Amino acid sequence: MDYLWWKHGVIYQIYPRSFQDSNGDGIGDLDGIIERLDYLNNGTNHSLGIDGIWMSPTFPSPMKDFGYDVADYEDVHPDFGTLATMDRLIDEAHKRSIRIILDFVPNHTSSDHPWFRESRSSVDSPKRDWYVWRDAKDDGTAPNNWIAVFGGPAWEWDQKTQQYYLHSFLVEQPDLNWRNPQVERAMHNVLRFWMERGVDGFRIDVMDRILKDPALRDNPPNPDRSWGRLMGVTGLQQHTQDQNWPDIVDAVRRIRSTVDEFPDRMTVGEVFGTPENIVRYYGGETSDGLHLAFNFSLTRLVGERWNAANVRKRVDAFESALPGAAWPNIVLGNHDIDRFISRVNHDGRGAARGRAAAVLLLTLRGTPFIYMGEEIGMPNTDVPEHRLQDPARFHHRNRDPERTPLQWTAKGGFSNSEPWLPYGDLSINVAAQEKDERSMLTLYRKLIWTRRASKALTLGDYAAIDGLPADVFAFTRAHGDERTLTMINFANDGVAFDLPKALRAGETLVSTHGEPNAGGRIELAAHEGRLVRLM
Ligand code: ISL
Ligand code: CA
Repeated sequence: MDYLWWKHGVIYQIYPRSFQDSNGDGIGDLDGIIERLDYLNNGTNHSLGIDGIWMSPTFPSPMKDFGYDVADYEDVHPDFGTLATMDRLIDEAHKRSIRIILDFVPNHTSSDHPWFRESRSSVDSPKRDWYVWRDAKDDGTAPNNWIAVFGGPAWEWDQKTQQYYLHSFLVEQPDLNWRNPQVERAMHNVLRFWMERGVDGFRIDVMDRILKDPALRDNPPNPDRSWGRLMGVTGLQQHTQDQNWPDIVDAVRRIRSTVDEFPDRMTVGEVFGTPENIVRYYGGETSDGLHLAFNFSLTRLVGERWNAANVRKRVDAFESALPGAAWPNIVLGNHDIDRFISRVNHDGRGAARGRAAAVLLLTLRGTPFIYMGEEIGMPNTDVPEHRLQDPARFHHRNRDPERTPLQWTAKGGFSNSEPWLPYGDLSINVAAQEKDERSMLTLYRKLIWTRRASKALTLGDYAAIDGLPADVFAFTRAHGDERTLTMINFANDGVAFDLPKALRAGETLVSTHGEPNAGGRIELAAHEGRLVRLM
């Protein structure tokens, strides 16, 4: 069959600390994930029906950046379990046709990683060149003007060896030097280590920074202040020298060829910039780079900017930038950004927009990524000051509100002790929604299982429809004789219109609004998303 799990399936992101705690220490763990696998896919439409899970890092780590500071790439943090638990998780997931995607963090290690300890021990260390060390300028200042994503300069002075080291994120996250072939080899061996254990793929962290300008020249300032407001401190500069450096794509191709040593594996990379920049990471016309590079463009449409015209523009821009064989993907949220519902809640209608967005996410062309909790409509959680955990001030904000525990029951159900981050509004929970025909969870299940059964939705071509009211974004998906039509009304009011002559709506497959009207003229309720089969 032409079905490929990472291409036509649905991927679900788990933030492991917050999914399910199995041993009562308040921290989610791998045994907890195993317990909940049937929720994700038990082979019937009483489960979500996803095809793969991407887990944020579960490796040994001092947790300065909650696992994105890796101290050993080939083990499991004791908070999460052991290698044996990971093996069992892979096995149990595979029994349910769920693939496992690990989070590969190539740009930096923890400062506790043995490689860095060795590297910082002396300028003559055999691992000195595994990281980016440089002398101070004559006046004692840092080698260049680069800034860390989490604030402050990207260079830290090492008193003992009298040099600076580069850290694009926290001081405790020194950047690896991927220009050293030994580093590249060691990191490729990490990929092999996990693929041999049965891991199906890798989400690649900060893919767009693993190589920088070898001359380490200054970044130019960014004259665009609006960008600065959105991106926090990183918006102060144009990242021409420390991000998206041209030869990263060559390193990506080499990663791809290592991943291709094993059948049916995949990579999805975290990359920022314009669609044209992002698609470079797919490897261009030869498609020998990443299988997928995240398309974050919809996550940038905050507040009133989430409207039919902007969403269509962004979907079309990515579609038209993609080279022939490359495949799109759709992202509404992750562990770094405000939850979708809170991002578009400027007038209190975020929850309604969340339902319509689910129809979009699961019917557009491309691999949908669901961030844990989206399927029950979790908004950001207000985390009181004294409970804050995230050390990073990221884009002027802390990331804890989108990282709180998944709400399984009205009492929480995540842990039998106090969770590491507080629950939000517990009236939003899995148990209640499983019983409710009109809940967000029921909507997600319907959409996913409808999608699974439809070649048009999984494999089909995409075409946007012109000439509809300005608040409506509608598109068809077509494969062979099967055609579907998705219509999303972005307005706060209902809307009525006639479809173009060539489109005759047949059966409604899913709607955010229960039983929709029949007949020729289409009437959509405020924030309705509707999926129909075309006749
Ligand atoms: O540089 C950026 C934009 O130009 C940032 O958005 C940055 O690339 C992004 O925040 C990277 O996030 C990932 O790496 C971080 C980690 O804290 C995040 O959780 C992870 O998703 C450092 O490993
Ligand atoms: Ca635990």
